[in-house]
Amino acid sequence: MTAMPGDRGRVPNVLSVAGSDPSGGAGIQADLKTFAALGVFGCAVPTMLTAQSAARLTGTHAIPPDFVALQLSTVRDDVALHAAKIGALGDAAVARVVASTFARWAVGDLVVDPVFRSSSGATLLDDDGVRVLRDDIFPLARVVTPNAIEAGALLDVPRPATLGEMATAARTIRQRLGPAWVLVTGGHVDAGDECVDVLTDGDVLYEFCAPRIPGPPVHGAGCTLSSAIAAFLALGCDVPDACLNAQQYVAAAIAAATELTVGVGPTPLHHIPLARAAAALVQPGVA
Ligand code: PXL
Repeated sequence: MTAMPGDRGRVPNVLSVAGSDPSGGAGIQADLKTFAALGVFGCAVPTMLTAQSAARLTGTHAIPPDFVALQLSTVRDDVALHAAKIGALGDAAVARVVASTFARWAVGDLVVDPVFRSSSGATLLDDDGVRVLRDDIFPLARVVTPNAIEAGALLDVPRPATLGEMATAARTIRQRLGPAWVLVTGGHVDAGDECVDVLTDGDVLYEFCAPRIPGPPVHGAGCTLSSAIAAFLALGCDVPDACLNAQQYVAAAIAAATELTVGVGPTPLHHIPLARAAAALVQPGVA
């Protein structure tokens, strides 16, 4: 953490360093909506552009690494950052710039979402970039948030398919790759009518359960989860509380997506204010 909440004003500043999704469901657009709904001030440095809707991704466009570095340093020169989140990075050159910048900054509350592919299957980080993410960025993270597919890829093992395998993967990522905490998310794991996220710091192990919300596939849940964790950390939560609150926020935003009429692809989340999300979560049958 580079500044304490309350140093100036009461609203923490949170930075997203991620790809742009012009359809508004994922990437920095989802992150900024999440930050606004959770009452923190959001900043966003795009690392790559995509041309996509929730239905399909038609192109990607790299941002020159020097320009990513310039965006980062210009924001940081003026804004005291309380937490940050890293998402899609595009390629190894951008990943290296982001790694060296965060190594210098030493942002304590850094959440890293290892994004390799878009929900429609397009590559959002090349293989060299995955190595930079794993070797140089993971050790800087307070929390990393792989889903089961990403956890398997990071460890070069088959995708964890049970809660026991998720726990083993989380512990192994923690031990081998050096982040303080690992949250393996359960959206892609069959746990009946529940969605279970597994969190460990190598010592304690938490299982966070949320009801699996019936309905169409969703777009941007991983981006939303990791940015919500960063927001809750900036608001003063410890890591387990931040992960649990973020899981509940995502569940409420998926439940609220029935109010949207956006395209024909997987549905984006509806980023409702935290107070409404909290109310939705206590109404039986809503979330
Ligand atoms: O949800 C992963 C993700 C992250 N970042 C960007 C994306 C996506 C999924 O499509 O487009 C920019």
